[in-house]
Amino acid sequence: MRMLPQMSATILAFLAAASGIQTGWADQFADDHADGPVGATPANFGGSTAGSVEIFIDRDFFSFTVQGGTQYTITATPTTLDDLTVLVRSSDGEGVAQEAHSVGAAAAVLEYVQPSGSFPCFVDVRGFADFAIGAYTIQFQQGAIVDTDLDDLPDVWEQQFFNTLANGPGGDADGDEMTNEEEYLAGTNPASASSLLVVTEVDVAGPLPQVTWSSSPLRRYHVQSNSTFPTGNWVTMGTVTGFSVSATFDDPAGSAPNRAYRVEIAP
Ligand SMILES: [Ca+2]
Ligand SMILES: [Ca+2]
Ligand SMILES: [Ca+2]
Ligand SMILES: [Ca+2]
Repeated sequence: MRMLPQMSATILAFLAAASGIQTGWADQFADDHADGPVGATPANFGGSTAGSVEIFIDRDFFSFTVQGGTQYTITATPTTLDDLTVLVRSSDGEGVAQEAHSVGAAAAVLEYVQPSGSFPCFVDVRGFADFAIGAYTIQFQQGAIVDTDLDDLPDVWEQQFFNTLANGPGGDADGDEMTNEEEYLAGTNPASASSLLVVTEVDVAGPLPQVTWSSSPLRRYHVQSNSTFPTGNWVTMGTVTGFSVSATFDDPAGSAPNRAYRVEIAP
């Protein structure tokens, strides 16, 4: 958590969070599953759905609502398709996780863990590097988060970033002043010092002070202010859903000397 003081003044409020479905994802051609979020096939949890990449640029979209405290396993098994890639995307198209299958492997198995919240999301299946066509099946499974070493870090997440369960929640493997657990909750990379939750700018040039921070898709943020920093209380001004790598909030109260801002992950 970093804080930046600012100065200026105004009134009025609005949430500047981007939202909605990205345009330009219209269906490219009629096939078994839509090529974008509109008309995406609802994920069949516990079952198996057949699909086909009919041409190189085909994307087959599936939709579901990702829920906090849940571990997801998405298994895409090629039948006649040589190589494929599976991606989890937020509702504006930002990639959240992906797994590629290569020739010789039985399937692409994508595991994803969501700490909190509830968000619409999409999965798209495509030929690897848009260079393969053929049939596949896809299975969606969900369950409790697996944490065999009982350190509050999901094993899937630990393996993904560290290839080991040896790191604990209070450690700071990349030295960016966010603990491993904070990075899990924030959706940042615990093995990269340049990936962290930080207020990147407070812009006081416009009618309202605007706070900008490094956000992650499928996370919600409380934007807080403190008018008598460093002694006063922090007050939540609003809650913003992160979609892409950056989010903004305009301070409705304007500014005052010693007014400071911070951003935290909403539970
Ligand atoms: Ca298709
Ligand atoms: Ca663990
Ligand atoms: Ca860290
Ligand atoms: Ca980091």
